[in-house]
Amino acid sequence: MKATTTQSYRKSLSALFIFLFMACLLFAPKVFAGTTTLSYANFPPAPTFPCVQMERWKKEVEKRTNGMVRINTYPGGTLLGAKDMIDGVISGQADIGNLCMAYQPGRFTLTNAMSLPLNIPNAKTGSLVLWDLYKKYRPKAFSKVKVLTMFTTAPTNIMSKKPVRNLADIKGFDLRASGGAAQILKAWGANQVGMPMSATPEALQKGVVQGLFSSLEVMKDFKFAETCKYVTMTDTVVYPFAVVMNLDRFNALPKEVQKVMEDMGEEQAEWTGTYMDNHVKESIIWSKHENNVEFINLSAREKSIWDEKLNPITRDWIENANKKGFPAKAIVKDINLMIQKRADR
Ligand code: 3IO
Repeated sequence: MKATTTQSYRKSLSALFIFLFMACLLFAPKVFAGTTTLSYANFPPAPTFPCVQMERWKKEVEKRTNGMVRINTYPGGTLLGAKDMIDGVISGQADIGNLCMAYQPGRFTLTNAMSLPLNIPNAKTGSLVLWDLYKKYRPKAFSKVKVLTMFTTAPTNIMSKKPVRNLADIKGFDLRASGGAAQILKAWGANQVGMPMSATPEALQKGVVQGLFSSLEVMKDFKFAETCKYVTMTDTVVYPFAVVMNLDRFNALPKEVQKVMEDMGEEQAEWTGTYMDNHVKESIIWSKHENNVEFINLSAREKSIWDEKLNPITRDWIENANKKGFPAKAIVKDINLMIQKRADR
């Protein structure tokens, strides 16, 4: 009698478990039906600005789509490296990727006009102008991806182990840059060494380069202030970036999710530019006060000699871009107008 009771008790317990299991199977798809998981690849380490903007975008998209989309982020080149970004997104190795256009200057001719010496005052203006430029010309270089946003760094300056006070100091000096910024260094007579930012900490440490030419927030985010004790203020060109998504993956998203992402394009550009500008200020203070970095300002006379060296750059870009079939003069004119429009806000 006792054995039978235990047996029937066990039977009903199993039945209950089976019932619960089936119920889970039935309801689970309802809960998760609308959830798409997307991967987002980035090349530099997590604390740097391209990854900070990535986390902000992820958080906002997840919130604004009420959990219909989940985004897994991969900083530090763990999913795609700096130069593999756009091809990795096109082939679907990552759904979304963040790339720096300066690393493939010949591929992004039009948008790399942002790295001409056109006196873009800050990252907020640069980012909004780049977005305006992209929307106006829709360059073919991005025809195989969905462009989610674009932004630029703040204007670039020289960070180095030895002081650069004049053109004689920079002549033959091994400095790292990429794309349009590298052309600037060359014009000043430096021995320009091209590599992505993600390779720079090791190159500096091994002495392959004596410094770099980029926006100053990296003094703090990469701790370059510990080795580069000198900054020469030049406030020249900006580096342009793009966030791109696999086209099929984008087209497969529900319309309302697509709308959330599209509505965020300009907002994200402005957010990132503003974050960059504020972070540069913090980094300068940190470098001066915590790391004793000397900030060198060129005299007006010296600056005019440096500026003069840059005169041929825009002319050469126009000639080269014309040959490739771009309306190069109109592009430069447009950028200048867009700078005026965006800088006034
Ligand atoms: C940059 C790239 C990765 C992380 C932080 C950064 N700050 C400025 C840049 C610009 C750039 O790509 C470069 O190569 O200087």
